[in-house]
Amino acid sequence: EIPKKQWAQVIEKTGGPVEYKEIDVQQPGPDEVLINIKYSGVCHTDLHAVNGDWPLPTKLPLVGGHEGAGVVVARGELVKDVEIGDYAGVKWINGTCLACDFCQQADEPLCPKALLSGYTVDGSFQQYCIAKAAHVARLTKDMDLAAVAPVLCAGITVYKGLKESGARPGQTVAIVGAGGGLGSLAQQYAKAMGLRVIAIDTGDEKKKMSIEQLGAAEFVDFAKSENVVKDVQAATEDGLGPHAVILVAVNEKPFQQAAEYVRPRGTVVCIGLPAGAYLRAPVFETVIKMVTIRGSYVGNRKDSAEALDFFRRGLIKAPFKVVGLSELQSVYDKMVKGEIAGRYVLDTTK
Ligand code: 8ID
Ligand code: ZN
Repeated sequence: EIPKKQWAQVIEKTGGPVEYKEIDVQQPGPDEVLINIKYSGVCHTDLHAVNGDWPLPTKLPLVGGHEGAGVVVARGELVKDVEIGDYAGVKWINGTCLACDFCQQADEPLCPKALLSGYTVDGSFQQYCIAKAAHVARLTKDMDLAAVAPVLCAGITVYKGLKESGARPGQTVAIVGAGGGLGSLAQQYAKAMGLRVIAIDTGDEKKKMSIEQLGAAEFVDFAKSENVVKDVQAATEDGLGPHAVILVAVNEKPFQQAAEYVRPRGTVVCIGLPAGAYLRAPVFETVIKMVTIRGSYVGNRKDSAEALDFFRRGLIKAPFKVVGLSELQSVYDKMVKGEIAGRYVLDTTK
């Protein structure tokens, strides 16, 4: 009952466009599973891939997508611990060697042979997607597949980033790009982890969502603020700045501001990947405030399982809108303009 043909969104060349068309369904290799994708989130990374924003080439032609939630329909002969009919998720890390220094120490995203879903291998903007069984996200039958899709990249990434920040319950974290996909999930994870949130983004819709739905204590509108550094510091109880800053914006400017408003001893975690961007920090303040600046890149298999368990326990409820897979281009059009509050999720049957 697995069809020979399926609908997919394909880019033939860097720069796009994405084309909605019928392509062949592939067979899983010995260590792989084939997942009937029901829903796939749209991450800004997918747009970076279309545009060729990063110094890392994609495969071409390419089926994008790396937040795919669905049902396992076939598996290779070596796969023992994933059953046909299981709910499973395709993550950004599609597979790794499992043997290198990094894999052995649970830093699988750093594996030099990592396969990236929707980037170096075809991803979840198709009805049937292949992933290495070792890395497939294990989903439970009580999970709403549309709601869990954004957790598979956005959720895992911000959960890991919050852990990397070292912020402890009761402390304050600033989330920059709080109204987007990663930002909206970051607000929920931060709240669930007992952190106080300062949301930084722009517009009334994102402000309302942050304060009323996601539980942020404060909202700083970067476009309206005359001095973002002062306003973020003023949003902390003692005026000394947030203990951690989670940068998920797709813009260079905040990457050059965060070290100025972070609290002494605080940590700036870089997650967003704006094209061609550079970090900047004043050496004097970085030294005398003992500031830490670090990068954070998705998460390992355990981080993924933990992030999913937060969702399963009902702690993560971030707004998302569902449209058909055929409408991917219109989602990208909104994303470019920064008009998406939360996440868009694609229904692969439409
Ligand atoms: O593992 C990783 N490091 C990882 C994983 C997944 C995604 C990194 N990413 C990267 C993506 O490639 C992308 O560069 O994180 C970035 C954010 O992805 P997203 O959340 O999917 O993007 P979005 O939904 O478009 O949200 C971006 C938000 O940033 C705001 C926008 O208003 C939008 O809400 N923003 C911008 I653009 N400039 C801002 C500024 N100066 C800003 N918010 C605050 N201050
Ligand atoms: Zn992503």
